Amino acid sequence: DTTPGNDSGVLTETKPTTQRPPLYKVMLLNDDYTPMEFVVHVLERFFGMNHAQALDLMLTVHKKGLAVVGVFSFEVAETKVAQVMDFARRHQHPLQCTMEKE
Ligand code: TYC
Repeated sequence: DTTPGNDSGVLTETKPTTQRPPLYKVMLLNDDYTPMEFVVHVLERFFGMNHAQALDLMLTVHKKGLAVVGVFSFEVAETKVAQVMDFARRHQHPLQCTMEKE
């Protein structure tokens, strides 16, 4: 082995690997009560979408039951989920937002 620092006398093959931090999908769940306009507003406010993108994604969640709204580091995903859940709670809507490791 020609790996620098390997002077053990044992022949090994080492392959350099690149470590990437895990990513987390943030998902919005459908329900029967949260107004469509409220969901559109959430997507604009917390996920930086324009109105057309937000409307599209809201309708996807409405039709399919859930959709991924973005993929983030753990810390950012956690913050987004907390912001959405708090905003929904303060407006007394049952909107649910969750995260899942990719
Ligand atoms: N299904 C809701 C309605 O008909 C709209 C809605 C869309 C709710 C997306 C939640 O994540 C959601 N008013």
